[in-house]
Amino acid sequence: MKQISGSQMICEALKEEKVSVVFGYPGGAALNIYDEIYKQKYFKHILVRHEQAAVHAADAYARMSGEVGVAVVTSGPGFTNTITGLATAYSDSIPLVLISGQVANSLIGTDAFQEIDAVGISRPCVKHNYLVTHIEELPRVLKEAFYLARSGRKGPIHIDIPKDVSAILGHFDYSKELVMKTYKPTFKGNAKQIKKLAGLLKEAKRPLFYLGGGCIASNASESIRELVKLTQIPAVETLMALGTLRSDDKLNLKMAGMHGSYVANMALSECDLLVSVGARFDDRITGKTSEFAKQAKIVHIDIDPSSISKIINAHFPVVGDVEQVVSELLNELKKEKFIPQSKEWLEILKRYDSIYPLVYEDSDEVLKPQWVIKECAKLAPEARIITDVGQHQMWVAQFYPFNYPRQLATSGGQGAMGYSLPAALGAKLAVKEEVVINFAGDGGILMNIQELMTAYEYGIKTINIILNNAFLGMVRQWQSMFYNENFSETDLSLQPDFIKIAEGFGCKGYNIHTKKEFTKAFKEALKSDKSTLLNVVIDRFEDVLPMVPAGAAIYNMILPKLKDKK
Ligand SMILES: Cc1ncc(C[n+]2csc(CCOP(=O)(O)OP(=O)(O)O)c2C)c(N)n1
Repeated sequence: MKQISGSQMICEALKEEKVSVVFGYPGGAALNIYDEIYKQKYFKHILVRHEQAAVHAADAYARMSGEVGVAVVTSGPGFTNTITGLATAYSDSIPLVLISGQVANSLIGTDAFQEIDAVGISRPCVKHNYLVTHIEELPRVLKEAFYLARSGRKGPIHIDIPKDVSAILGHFDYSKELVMKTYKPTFKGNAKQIKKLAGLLKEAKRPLFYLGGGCIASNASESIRELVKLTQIPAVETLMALGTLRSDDKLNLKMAGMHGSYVANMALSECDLLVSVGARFDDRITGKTSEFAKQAKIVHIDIDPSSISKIINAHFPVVGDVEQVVSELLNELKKEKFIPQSKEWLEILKRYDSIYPLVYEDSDEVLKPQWVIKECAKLAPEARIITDVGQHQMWVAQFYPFNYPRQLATSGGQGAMGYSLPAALGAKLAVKEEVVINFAGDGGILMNIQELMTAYEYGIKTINIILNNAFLGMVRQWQSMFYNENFSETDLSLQPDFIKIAEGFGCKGYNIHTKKEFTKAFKEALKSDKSTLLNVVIDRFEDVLPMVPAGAAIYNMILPKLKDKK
């Protein structure tokens, strides 16, 4: 068999894995790889302007497409710049492969220029990592990396490749069977457990589905919609699960947790059977764990056995892929001719929802962020939505009507500011003609604003909306509520000229103060062939409500004072 170089192997593997876009940034230790990237014709390479952006873009590409996202960087600082991106993808179980260059084998351990213990640093932020010291290992490692990224509980995989390994010739046999003795995820749920679960659903008086990111990851939305319809059992969604059910589904009680709806949090607190479907009981959902779903028998469906009973004790575990378990459960329920019993429970919940629906007080003097979000939904109802982190992220989660899975990409588990602009690029490359809207705060947008240049260079058109409160808004909110209004280092009233920034990067910018201005600019942005930056000046002191104070029980919500308002 003809021998090829390590760098050629990387490109061949990407071809075999049907990768169509790679995000990256070159440098000394990655030069061999980049020389090969220059010659290949299988995939498009996007030169971002910061390595963190490469990983966030690959991450959002994966979230939107369901494929594995890929990034390539150089050693040392090129690699360390990727850590926030890796941690973000790891927390949210997003499949991606990061390839980093490393100094040559002979230099490892010598404090060589741009040498860093990359696998040592990435270990806690990835599902698995490799330092490939011999060319013979490279084909297997590449193959395993893609398999691991997209199977079981998905996640980021890091491959560190010394410069000599990317140059040396070796045999590339990618067709070999993959044998991994110690890695065998369970996909199919235990049949007996599923039968018992069907029985529990039949007996429960106040059952509730608690849907998490696993519903999206395993493409289970259709089956879950069918399950909810058949059983007439209500459901709450985590931030990561938004879009699993349609937002207008009466049985969808919306997002639960710290900024969840009143009805969702009350349902969690009062249910007698809680069926967690691919959710991981994050502290932003559970609040005080000893008070969480106290009256309920807990069923925990998860592909990752180590997640089960990690935070909340599960009375009834089902290990398996969400889509497979839910399909099997549906078969069982249909076989037994399940009759919904939830009428009284639904009446109680309806009352909760009518007492405290998700509301905000609109104004004609100052723009309210919730109005802006709803206006976007009106003008572009099917758009893909990306958010950064902060108040705007929670308002989007509360007020944008998500209607299909993979409609939202947001940094959930890590809450990494700076995520959304590069993520919007990755998302747009995944969804092509669809509209991509990026909501960011005036703090977070500055963390990766250089990526407007990438957008311009490659003609990647996104609509970027800054919900500008001239504060690090979410932190300001906590300072208002819990720190005596000591606005320590959160005032951002000194503002850059966002229009000039946008124009400097070849994009179009707008300053917006009124509803009329917003609607006009947004319509123009939809039609524009350029990326746009809409700097929307909003009410400085608007809070995100409801809010469960950190560590409190989730039924102890700080609620908006207004009732029955839109
Ligand atoms: C990289 C990073 N640094 C700090 C934080 C802590 N943090 C969470 S929200 C927030 C404020 C965000 O402000 P802004 O981007 O203006 O958005 P807003 O809350 O006003 O919508 C901060 C500093 C974070 N999540 N990520």
